[in-house]
Amino acid sequence: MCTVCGCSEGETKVHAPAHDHPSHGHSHDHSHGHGHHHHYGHGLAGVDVPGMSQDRLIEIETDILSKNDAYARANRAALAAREIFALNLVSSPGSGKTTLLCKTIEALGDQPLGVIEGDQQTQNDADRIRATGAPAVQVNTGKGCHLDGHMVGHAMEHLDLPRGAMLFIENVGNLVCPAAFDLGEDGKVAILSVTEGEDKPLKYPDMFTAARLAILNKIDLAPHCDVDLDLYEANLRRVNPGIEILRVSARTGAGMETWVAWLRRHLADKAAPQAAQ
Ligand SMILES: Nc1nc2c(ncn2[C@@H]2O[C@H](COP(=O)(O)OP(=O)(O)OP(=O)(O)O)[C@@H](O)[C@H]2O)c(=O)[nH]1
Ligand SMILES: [Mg+2]
Repeated sequence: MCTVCGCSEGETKVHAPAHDHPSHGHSHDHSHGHGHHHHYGHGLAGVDVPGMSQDRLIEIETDILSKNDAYARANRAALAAREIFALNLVSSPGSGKTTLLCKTIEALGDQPLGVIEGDQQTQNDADRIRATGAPAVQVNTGKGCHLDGHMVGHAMEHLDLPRGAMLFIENVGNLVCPAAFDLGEDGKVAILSVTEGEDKPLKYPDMFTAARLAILNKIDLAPHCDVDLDLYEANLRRVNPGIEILRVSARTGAGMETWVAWLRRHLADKAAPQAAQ
């Protein structure tokens, strides 16, 4: 069950490059066969799930989040041991995460890296990443609305990245639930398409509070949609005064150099943490 929206996740599938048959993971204490309930409640737990008391819900939430945190800690330790810099890309569906990743992989040249793709269904995004030559593992979350630490741990085993690699985790397109789940990443990067509207940071503050960097993508479309990029940035800083912001077009390549330099700088800091102080 998702502790944020209360949906039950069903079965997770991990599709790794070398193995055609998916492995099936059961990452939660979830109830099968309850379907997908979205009943938003105002009890102590913040959600309503039919047939469950608020006390029981809080108990389950605490249990799920502490289990997730344990998996995330293990992932973080595994990544630190190999000096792998890992980012969790979060956004609403269609903001351009996969397009940006494909362009980023091209721009990074021979930098070792891998990608974990999270979607409810299909291997489309992993296929798009593999077409660039980079290894990708697709995680299908079924009815689930976010990746969790356990799923990412499995996917990391399949990728088996070398020391000094970068790991990009493309989360399920959803501006709400992925904010609450630590995956062991070095940081969350929120991708916003300029077409979404300047008020999105104010409407979904948790995601933008959790992110260390926001990428305003599709700036090539800005002239066509009356968007005020300065207002976008001001709203991001209202919910997260410390957030870094980059303006990018994955289509035209505008802003890509700054983004790639940001990535290389943080990878270097990971390898030599003392130097970053
Ligand atoms: N004009 C323009 N279109 C873009 C840009 N980046 C992505 N797109 C388009 O936006 C659409 C969605 O891009 P994706 O990369 O699939 O977005 P996503 O965030 O990975 O989508 P999900 O994984 O489904 O959530 C595609 O049609 C892309 O070609 C951009 O910078 N400018
Ligand atoms: Mg995608």
